[in-house]
Amino acid sequence: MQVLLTRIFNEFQIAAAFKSYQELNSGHINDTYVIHTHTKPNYVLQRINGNVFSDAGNLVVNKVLVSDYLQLKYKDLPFEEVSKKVLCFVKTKDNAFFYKDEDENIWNLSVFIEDSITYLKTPNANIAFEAGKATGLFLENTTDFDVTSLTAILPDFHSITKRYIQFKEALKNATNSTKEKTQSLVSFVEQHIEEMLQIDKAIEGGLIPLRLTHSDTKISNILFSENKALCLIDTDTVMKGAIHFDYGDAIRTICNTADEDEKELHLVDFNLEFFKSYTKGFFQELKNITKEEKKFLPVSIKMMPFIMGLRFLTDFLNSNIYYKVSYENHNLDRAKNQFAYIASINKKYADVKLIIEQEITQ
Ligand code: GN1
Ligand code: MG
Repeated sequence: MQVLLTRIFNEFQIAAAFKSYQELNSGHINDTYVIHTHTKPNYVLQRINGNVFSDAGNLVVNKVLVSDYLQLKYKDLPFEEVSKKVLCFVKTKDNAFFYKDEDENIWNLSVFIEDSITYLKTPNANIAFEAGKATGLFLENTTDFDVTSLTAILPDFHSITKRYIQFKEALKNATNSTKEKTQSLVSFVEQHIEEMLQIDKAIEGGLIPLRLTHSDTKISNILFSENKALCLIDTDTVMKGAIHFDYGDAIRTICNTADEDEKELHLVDFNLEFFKSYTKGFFQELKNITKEEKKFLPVSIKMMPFIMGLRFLTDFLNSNIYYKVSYENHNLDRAKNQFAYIASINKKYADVKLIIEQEITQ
């Protein structure tokens, strides 16, 4: 691996020499490596999964365009400061945004943000508040970003309508023994599908405007340093969407007392205190929200775990062809976790609505 990574790394405009590498295993899709050099900075080298992203080259172009746009917001700061607030990508020696190897794999390189950490689970309310600020600020700073300049990499990514069709198809084709394991989850889907379609319908009806969204705001995609959030990472899915996608997806992991892979469902619970802190931070930064958008915030915190649970379940029915798994029932367990989380939100839903009313004053 070291030989391959050194060769790929040397394709980029970097003067420093490759010293060593370390694989980062938290993503479900791409292969990601930290590349240590003899001097600072270090780098993050990533091979985009071509099975998931058929247009991996344009995916990299998209994320560089968004990063460049965000960097302009900080144009008066020195590079060292900027590179902690926004991902900074490095071009290849041919001046391209990505490198394509002989096997047609697409690679990109960005500056590693030193002294930063990520979490799989929220340790305290301050981290939830900081995470809220980071996601809110990303949206605030990209309010005027022209989404038509981006290639649509995964159309209908957060569309329940489309994910439900894919689920039905997978269910039809699954073997009886696989289907048997999913019975209670399938009933859960059928019981909740109507409620979860609300946001799709509001978008179709023009009640919710579309704009740039990060579209994968789980807690492990937020960098922290000394109890402060630095920035959002993993911008592979920057695309046209609703603020509800980023708000709901962040709360999906930030307020879950268990991490996404937890099998012990009694550990899964919705933490109201973290929810309040997250919401406070988010709307401290994101200033523009209409009355109509606000109406759909409560349901968004159920809809995002629902869509993830539905996708994990669909992948299980399809014999695990999309997400990386460590064991056969991994996706099934992930789906159970998401649905248990929704059940926990349902019990506290009156408080959720109240907190949203209190925290969003505009
Ligand atoms: C995937 O790339 P990664 O592992 O952060 C997925 C997200 C899911 C997430 C669940 C392109 O994200 O939609 O929220 O797993 N990304 C894609 O952890 O499907
Ligand atoms: Mg991602």
